[in-house]
Amino acid sequence: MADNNNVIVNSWNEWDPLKHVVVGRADFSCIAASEPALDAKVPEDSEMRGMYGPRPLATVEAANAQLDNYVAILEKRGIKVSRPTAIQWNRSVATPDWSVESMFGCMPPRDVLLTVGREIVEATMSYRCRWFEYLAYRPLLNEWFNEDKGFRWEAAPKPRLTDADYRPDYLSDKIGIEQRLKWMQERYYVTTEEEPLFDAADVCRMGKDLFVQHGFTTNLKAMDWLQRHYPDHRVHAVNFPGDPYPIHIDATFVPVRPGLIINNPNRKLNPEQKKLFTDNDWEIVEAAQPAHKTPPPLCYSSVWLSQNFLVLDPKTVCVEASELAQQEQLSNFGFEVIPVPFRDAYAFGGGLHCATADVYREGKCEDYFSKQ
Ligand code: DAV
Repeated sequence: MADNNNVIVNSWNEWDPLKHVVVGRADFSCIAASEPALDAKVPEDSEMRGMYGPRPLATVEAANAQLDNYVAILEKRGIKVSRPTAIQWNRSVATPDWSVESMFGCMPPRDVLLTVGREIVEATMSYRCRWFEYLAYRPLLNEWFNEDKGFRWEAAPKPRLTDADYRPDYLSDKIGIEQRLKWMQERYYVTTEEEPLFDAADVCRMGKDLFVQHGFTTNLKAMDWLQRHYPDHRVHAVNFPGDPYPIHIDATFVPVRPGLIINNPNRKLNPEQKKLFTDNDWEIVEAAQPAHKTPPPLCYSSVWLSQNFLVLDPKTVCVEASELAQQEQLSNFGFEVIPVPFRDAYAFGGGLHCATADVYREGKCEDYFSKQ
């Protein structure tokens, strides 16, 4: 079928001018019940261990108010915003292999939807509580499929998520940071290589090259799947051994324009993987320190959501309103910084980048790493 003029989906990287984006919703969000991969991520001293069920309504309303304000800021910049349809996440679900007491939510579309060019892939996900999350995005995907005749709608192989997917060593809540950091060096993560597993937020898109964090939510078999799925791309595994809870690349290694990456100083790129960047004249700079010592209450993510910004174009970036040092660093690089208050939304699944998924950015697939 020939492509038409009504192009809705198109995005090849993290920085070209953004024209259409999904912004999540906090409605019905739950603290998910205990399960192997989730337990490995919840910090050992977190008050959330052992808790599950709907989040307090006042916090849902505060998160939604900040999400709506973010939408208004983006729309004022001429960016079209689409929203998911929340389902009742507070119910138990099962497959033939397992059951869990609750689901999670649809505040972070970045985790589920991987946009590469004219295609969106629904990620496998790697937590049982997130297995059905794609349902919140189906109304949008279906609409775009109807209207954009060149849009390719794909779903990665649905995973079994049996116990064989998870290393039992991670079931303990008394592993300790030292042991975790040792395992990080050995790339011994909670997920096994039983079947392809990935969250879309582990993939950083830079034109022809896709950099994929190997960690708790994405395994090497998923990278093999992605490479076979995108034969014209180069898929690279990247590791950040300083991170004891490695999930999602977008508070760790964040490109802001061609040639410039902001890297978390506690989670530096594995030195063996640096060469490709230096050979191609990319600069990797350390992120500014976060403004906060601790994340907000009942939050899965770390204080490094400070660097989870959304680039609107290579000169404009949204940064959380209280992160003044991070704002200043980006201003010094010549960016117009748009401060967006967002800490009330963090607990629902992340920051300004997590809470969005690209639908359309201008531009096409470029090769930024021609020396390989
Ligand atoms: O630093 O806790 C957050 C990324 C969420 N998408 C962190 C990673």
